[in-house]
Amino acid sequence: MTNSEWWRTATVYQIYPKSFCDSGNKGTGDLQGIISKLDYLQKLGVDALWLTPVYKSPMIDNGYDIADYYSINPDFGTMTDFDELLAQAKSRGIRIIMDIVVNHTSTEHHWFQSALGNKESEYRDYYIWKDPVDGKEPTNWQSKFGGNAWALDEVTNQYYLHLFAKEQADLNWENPKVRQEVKEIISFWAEKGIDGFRLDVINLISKQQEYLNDDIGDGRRFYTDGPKVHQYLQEISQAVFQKYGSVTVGEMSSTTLEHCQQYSAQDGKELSMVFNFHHLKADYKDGDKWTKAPFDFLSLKSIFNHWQTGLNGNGWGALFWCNHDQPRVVSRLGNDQEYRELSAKMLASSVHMMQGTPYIYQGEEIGMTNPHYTSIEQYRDLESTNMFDIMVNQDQSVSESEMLEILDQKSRDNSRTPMQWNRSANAGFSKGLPWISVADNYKEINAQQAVEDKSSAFYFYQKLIQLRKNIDVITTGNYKDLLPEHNELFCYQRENKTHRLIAIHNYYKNEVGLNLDVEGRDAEYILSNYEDMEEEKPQSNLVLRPYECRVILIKK
Ligand code: TEU
Repeated sequence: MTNSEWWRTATVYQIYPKSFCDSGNKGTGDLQGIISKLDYLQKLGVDALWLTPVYKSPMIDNGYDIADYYSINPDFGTMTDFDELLAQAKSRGIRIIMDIVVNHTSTEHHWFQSALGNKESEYRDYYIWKDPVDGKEPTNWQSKFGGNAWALDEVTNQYYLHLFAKEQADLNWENPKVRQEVKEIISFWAEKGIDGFRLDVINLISKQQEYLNDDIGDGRRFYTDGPKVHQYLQEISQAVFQKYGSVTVGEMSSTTLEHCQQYSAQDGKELSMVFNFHHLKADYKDGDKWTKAPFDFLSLKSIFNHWQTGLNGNGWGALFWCNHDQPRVVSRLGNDQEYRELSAKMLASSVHMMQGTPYIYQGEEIGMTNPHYTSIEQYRDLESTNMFDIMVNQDQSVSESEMLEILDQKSRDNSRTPMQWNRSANAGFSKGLPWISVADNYKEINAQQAVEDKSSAFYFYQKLIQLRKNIDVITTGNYKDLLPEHNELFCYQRENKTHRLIAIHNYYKNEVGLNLDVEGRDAEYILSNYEDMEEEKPQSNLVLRPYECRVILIKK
């Protein structure tokens, strides 16, 4: 393994700056707030921080609508604050990964402002414009946030494409000038000493040029993993990523294993790794996010199996449950009432023992839960409020109370509540009124309490991070599901030339018995979420307690 592959044994911590720590009383987090928490992050042991966008932005989509790629949003601080963060992180051995959003820009970006209403603008062709068809939108493609994906420029009577909000106009990657701009943006940040980039919805950048109506879907098949996406990534990679030795993480929307093998083929031609979401659709009823449904355990395991075996030797993936778009996993697949700590740890172990690079989302390490909001006024995310408006007011397909239950399970705001630092007002997040309400449970669940309690989830995550660094089979081992049909246990094996590792996870609150072939060999427990376990010797007859996990290492 070369030094440039540090990320194979690393763990990344994701920060959503708006909700992480406010150094003052604005009610929104900032860069100085992050700096003040670097010691905490160092104690946890993470290798790198991924910051969601901190660039100048009207914040319609909390920074995923960039108005200027070269400056810091004043709400977060200044470029001097940013440089200080970078230096302070480096001095603690922590690297920085920036979020780059180049599928689209904010409609406030000067390129779009110049292009809007002016067919002659030098920036007109930076975006995707189409004439009306029969006086209407050029295609029936749907925005990911609801409604049609085209918006009208009344002055020129042409539509522009926006796969996300109408304030996020898609860039035209067919235009070489756009690709040149992207290279310059990335070089600017790489020159500053950034170690890597997380590329937002990067598999959507190449659209099929026919712009056809989609008779069987929402249009995604015409732009997902599109015709020139690999070519474009290779071009950017050669020009900038390879030059700077950057780690690159591509966020992949509705992708396939075959494409991900190519995106992350370990030849350095495209990306270092992929970040995909298939396992997080295990609680989508018939693939529809906007439903309230229990998760399908067998399907969850089979998705992991497909990706773990498919990427092994052919690519590299991110391992994660939580991010700023996903509900809290302990509320989603665990039990945030009776077994919060135990189930949070068990879930952590179930992805951290796989092959890939783990990502911890702020607050996950202390077992933060969904806030369980009870009124639509508490939600801030445009996707949640749009879907509420569409489903409750326009289509009337669900009642208000049903929609609130769906949002309680699915809203992106579930993960965007302020980080819970301590028992003081606003959970120690801000001295002012937070932009989004803190979860009520912050007096019991907070970082201070977790750091004081040696048996907390915080130390469990700390241990997971260390195990990955010390035990090679966690990085290199082949993966095999030992009990794919089991209805309660997720039990897989990792194996390389010298070791076998068996990770067993009980996803439910019933006790479950199991017979395993581990006796008579040099076997030891290296991890468990029940305190009495680690002293024991592994036996072939096991009884797994509620949400119990055990990891056994066997020398060959
Ligand atoms: O998300 C892309 C994406 O497709 C989702 O995870 C999205 O949140 C989901 O489909 C909604 O149901 C990325 C960012 O992570 C997200 O925060 C941005 O809103 C989005 O791109 C647009 O930039």
